[in-house]
Amino acid sequence: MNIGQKGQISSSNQKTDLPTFRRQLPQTGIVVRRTKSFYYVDVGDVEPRLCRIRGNLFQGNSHKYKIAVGDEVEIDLTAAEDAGWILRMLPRRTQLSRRPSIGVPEQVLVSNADTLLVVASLRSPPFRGGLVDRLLVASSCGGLEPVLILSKADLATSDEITPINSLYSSLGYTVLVTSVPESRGLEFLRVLLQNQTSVLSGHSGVGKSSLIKGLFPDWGIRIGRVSGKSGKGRHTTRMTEMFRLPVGGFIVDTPGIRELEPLVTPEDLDSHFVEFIPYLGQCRFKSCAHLHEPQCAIKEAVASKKISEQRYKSYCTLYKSL
Ligand SMILES: Nc1nc2c(ncn2[C@@H]2O[C@H](COP(=O)(O)OP(=O)(O)OP(=O)(O)O)[C@@H](O)[C@H]2O)c(=O)[nH]1
Ligand SMILES: [Mg+2]
Ligand SMILES: [Zn+2]
Repeated sequence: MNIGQKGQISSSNQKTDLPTFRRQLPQTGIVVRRTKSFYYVDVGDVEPRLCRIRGNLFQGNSHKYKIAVGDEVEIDLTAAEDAGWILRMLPRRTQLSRRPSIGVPEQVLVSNADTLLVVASLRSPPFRGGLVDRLLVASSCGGLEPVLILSKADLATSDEITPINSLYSSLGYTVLVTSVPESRGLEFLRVLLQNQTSVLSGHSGVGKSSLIKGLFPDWGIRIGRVSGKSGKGRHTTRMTEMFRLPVGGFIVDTPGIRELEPLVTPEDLDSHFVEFIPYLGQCRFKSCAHLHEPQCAIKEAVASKKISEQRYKSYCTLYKSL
């Protein structure tokens, strides 16, 4: 090939060189990882392709929170030498997002996932229902199918596991009890992951990355220790990253989160607590928030133990934080 310094083809063999320079149609891929300026896009090859975003893609708005891991994008790999360009983001099917707060716009953590794996350890760190319930609300808001994983079962007694398992199973959620050292629940998890896009989410140190490592020991995923003093994780996983599974589908590992405010209005929150739904519309006041109002059907259901106190508490805390 006879290419001049600025990339022009010399006239002598223009014909034979032309196909290399023919513009290919944009192709689509999935964002599997992102840094401040770059997006890694899986197009089905061994390695994801490095891409940048076109400056005017979001018309002057900061793109910082706009394209997330899991987004399907149209890219042009022919235009630039070091990295391709993201030309367009395709419509999302589902999204796991957190509400905007002061100075931070709405943040989509992962898009287009089918399943949200809500991981909560029974011990070390201890079980915390608050985040579990927030994640269940977030999955309901964003269109993901939730699965509750009660991890580190080897550290807990069945007396500790059974009540939590029974509560969430009775609400209709799929609950999976796992232990990586005992290989407990891992086969079920492998089947669950097949041909799906699943997201692991939960506090730091609950064992999200360990579940991936337990299933696929050859993967170079980093596992952290839990601090002996505080019983908290050490935020080992630093960025949200999507991996192609050998069984088909993808899994997304996320950094541990402390809190999550789902993208929901306070007025709509009650409809995302599944066990509240049969009682909605039966309170004395139409706009009942189920906190301090008299003749509230939800509070009556809590008093008669038809709704668990723990879940009602989660609702109240979350309502007030919204
Ligand atoms: N006993 C026991 N320990 C586990 C189990 N799963 C994970 N661990 C331990 O828990 C610690 C934290 O595990 P990670 O997999 O790094 O936790 P993570 O949820 O990915 O944490 P972040 O990346 O910080 O969000 C490590 O010391 C693991 O060895 C389990 O099933 N049983
Ligand atoms: Mg991790
Ligand atoms: Zn009410």
